[in-house]
Amino acid sequence: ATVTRRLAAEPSPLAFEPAGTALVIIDMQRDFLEPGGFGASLGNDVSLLASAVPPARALLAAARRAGLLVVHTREGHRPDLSDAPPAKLARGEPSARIGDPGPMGRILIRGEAGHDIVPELRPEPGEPVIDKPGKGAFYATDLASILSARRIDTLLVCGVTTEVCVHTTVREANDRGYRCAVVADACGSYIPEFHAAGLAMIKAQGGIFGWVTDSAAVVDALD
Ligand code: C5J
Repeated sequence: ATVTRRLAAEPSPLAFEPAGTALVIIDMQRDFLEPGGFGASLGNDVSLLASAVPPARALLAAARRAGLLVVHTREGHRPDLSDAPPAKLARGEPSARIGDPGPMGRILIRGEAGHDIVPELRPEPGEPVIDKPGKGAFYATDLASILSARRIDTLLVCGVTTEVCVHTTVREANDRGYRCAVVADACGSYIPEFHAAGLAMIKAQGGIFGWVTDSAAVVDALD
């Protein structure tokens, strides 16, 4: 029998059914979290994302215990860069561009060590891993098909970075009719004020994009 769970969240509590809910973990890749990857190439202090790992690990464990669908995403490109827009490749003045060699292999390229999800959050067999070329997890991927096959209507979303790939995914999901709860402490940004503003934007105006919660509240609701 399905048991409705009640999640403490802002701007209001959220009732959800585990069978209709997925945990979506966005881009917790070495390329963003470790030195020598894509995030560092853009001049960021990657240590700012480390705080998201333990809460995401707690969420992942609780979601697995409760039998939720767990979806992992990775941002990256084909080795021949044929799916990388020239505008993305040319942007900014990074120390290394997408596709350039680095200490974890070629920057933001599928199959390279830097493209892997950090070991603490390694996907288990059976958990879909969505390889995405853009910021949003729906753009140019089969995520929508995977969610609709499982009749998922609610997403618990965490990962990096709050205002870029997490936000873009939540915006895409909101327009597709999903209810999204963003798990604040399991998200991270290189720019702390953008993390705070990104979360504030989600829950403003009566939850214009969705809900904001934290990992302890999700674990409490699931266990
Ligand atoms: C960025 C992401 N920040 N995963 N990607 O370029 O948020």
